[in-house]
Amino acid sequence: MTHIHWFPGHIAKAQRDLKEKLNLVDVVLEVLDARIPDSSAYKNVEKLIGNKSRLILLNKADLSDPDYNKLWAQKIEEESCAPVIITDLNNQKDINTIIDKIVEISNPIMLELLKKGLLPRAARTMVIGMPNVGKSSTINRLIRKGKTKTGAKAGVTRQQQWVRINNKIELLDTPGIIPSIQQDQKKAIKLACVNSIGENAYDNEFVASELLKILKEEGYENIVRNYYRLQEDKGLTIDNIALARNWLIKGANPDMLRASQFILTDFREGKIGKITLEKPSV
Ligand SMILES: Nc1nc2c(ncn2[C@@H]2O[C@H](COP(=O)(O)OP(=O)(O)OP(=O)(O)O)[C@@H](O)[C@H]2O)c(=O)[nH]1
Ligand SMILES: [Mg+2]
Repeated sequence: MTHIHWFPGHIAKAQRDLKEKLNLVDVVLEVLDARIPDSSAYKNVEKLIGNKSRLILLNKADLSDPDYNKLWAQKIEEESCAPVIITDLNNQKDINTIIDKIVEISNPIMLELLKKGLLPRAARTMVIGMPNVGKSSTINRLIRKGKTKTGAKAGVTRQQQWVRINNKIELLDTPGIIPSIQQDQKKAIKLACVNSIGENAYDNEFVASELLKILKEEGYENIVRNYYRLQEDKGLTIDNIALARNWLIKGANPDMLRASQFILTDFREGKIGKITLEKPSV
């Protein structure tokens, strides 16, 4: 299987869910993966969220290349006209920054209400993003900060609840999932590399070999070689890595399956290094 395959039924349902939830909110927190800021972004998001306030998280920044995080943040801010925060959700300081920023961008909405003679209320916020970018982690961290005062609200389906984070923010406790459908095979492969696509949709050996090519193209060949202790005269391939690591099957042949799985997992967990798979064009 040398392609990424999609399941249209799931995608249609995810899109309906997302639209329904978006109707309920003032502020949209869009989570991107800092290792693939372009491929993990949904190009039609502006059409989808209309004039709602938007805050973008460039997340998993602890796993991405620090040389590119700021460049990407600047580029995305310019293109989207929405504020971008570089985040590592395991860092408490970043959680506080997210909360402060939501308050800041929702302030004009509340002033608008006041002007109309309405009472100001907490800004209703929801998290959206492709699979595995960190949506649930974002929600969990923000809720923990708010000491989990949950309360059901009229007009919201049973499965969803608003959680009060502070007196200015309420958060929907389930995220809006943007299906990681991607016509562009190159982008789809990068989504598979960061584990944003269900494993049934692709073959590990194919994606691992594509990942090695991307790592080489993007200037990370040496750190991959060092990590796997690959000799200089050996090309950056799955079989050479398998041989270097002694992952063998019968007849001293390279264990391609095992090596592919390890390469993907090592990359996903940041073991090989801090890596960004696509660079902002200038
Ligand atoms: N290193 C690191 N890992 C993170 C960060 N944020 C989330 N993760 C991890 O990434 C994985 C996916 O995070 P989730 O919060 O479950 O992502 P999600 O978007 O809810 O994923 P789905 O529910 O599958 O769509 C988990 O193992 C998290 O612990 C981060 O900033 N840095
Ligand atoms: Mg989740």
